[in-house]
Amino acid sequence: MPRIIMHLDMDAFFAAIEERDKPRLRGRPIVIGADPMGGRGRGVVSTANYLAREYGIKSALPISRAWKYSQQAKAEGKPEAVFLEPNIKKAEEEGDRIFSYLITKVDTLQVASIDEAYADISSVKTYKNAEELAKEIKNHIKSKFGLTASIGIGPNKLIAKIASDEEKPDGLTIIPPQKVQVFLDPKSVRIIPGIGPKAEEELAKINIKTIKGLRSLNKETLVKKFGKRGSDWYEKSRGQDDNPITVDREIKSIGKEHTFQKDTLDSGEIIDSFKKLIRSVTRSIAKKQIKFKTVAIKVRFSDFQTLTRSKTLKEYTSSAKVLETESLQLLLPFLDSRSNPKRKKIRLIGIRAENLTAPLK
Ligand code: TTP
Ligand code: MG
Repeated sequence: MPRIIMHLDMDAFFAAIEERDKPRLRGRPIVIGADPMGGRGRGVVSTANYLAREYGIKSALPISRAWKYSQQAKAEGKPEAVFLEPNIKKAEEEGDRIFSYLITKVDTLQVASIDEAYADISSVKTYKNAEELAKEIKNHIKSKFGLTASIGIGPNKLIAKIASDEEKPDGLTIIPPQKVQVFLDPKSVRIIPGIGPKAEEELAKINIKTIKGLRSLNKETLVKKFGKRGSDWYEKSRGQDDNPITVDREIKSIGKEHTFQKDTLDSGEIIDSFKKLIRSVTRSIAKKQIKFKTVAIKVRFSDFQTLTRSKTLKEYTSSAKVLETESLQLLLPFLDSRSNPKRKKIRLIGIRAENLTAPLK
């Protein structure tokens, strides 16, 4: 069965999280990175949202330059950028939640960095179905996480990754096998992983700038000139890549949350909703053939105070009964004065299975 591979990469990840959580930032250029100290700061930019990128601000730019570009924009009557320090822990937790959702939608997931993952989705069988799945995932990430992701789909990791970058932000690019070469040919040799500025320069010396140009060299010439790298480029320029999806970083948890239409302290309503969440998490666990050792719950009150409780079991289990019993025991004190002395109404409840074993497959 031919493989169908997906690559998902979150858009302006750190900046998008801040924008979501701080409404006053919406619609403004945002730069995440070191303190600019009024232009004297010494670090670099971690990332910038797409509005700030219009000013030429991007990852790895010295923060002092970013400050200068922002001041220039301001002088032209454009909005000044907001500078914020990265909240890595928050981004990691966000990524974990997104990937925990994603793992329930695909065959195998390989988390590749804080905001990107590869997935094998071969079981959907057709590129049409792959497109539907990608749309569903993008919609879910938008509505449930308030963030946008860009997705690329192709016959291997190389093509999926290049495709996810094609229409950023909020992109979806599908490259079935028969379109691979047309997709690659006009692109710069730099899109091939392993071709950096130096190799680009070497190739430019022999007048090779695009993938199509690279393909005009036969394998012997490439190997003679560039050694082992050359044979790698020979394959990649033809869109060939056999690298498997390797599950190299465990998903840390699988969970689900529910926000009530109206804040409530009606035990019947809360427990009903909670049981639905339990069933949903149980289904994901069963589907992924995962076991868990820790059960955690979350309660957010109407004043947004958010509390969590967790219990770690003696042994790994995949039992739905255990998940239900343990999580209800953690939740119930919030419905009465034990953990909710002021009898505050509840806005959101959540359940999470943590401390997971890797998927069996
Ligand atoms: P990227 O996916 O490279 O960038 P991005 O998500 O901000 O933007 P894009 O829409 O182009 O994907 O990196 C993910 C996060 O990793 C990014 O939001 C911040 C962090 N990061 C750094 O801290 N330093 C860096 O140099 C880079 C590249 C990223
Ligand atoms: Mg990203």
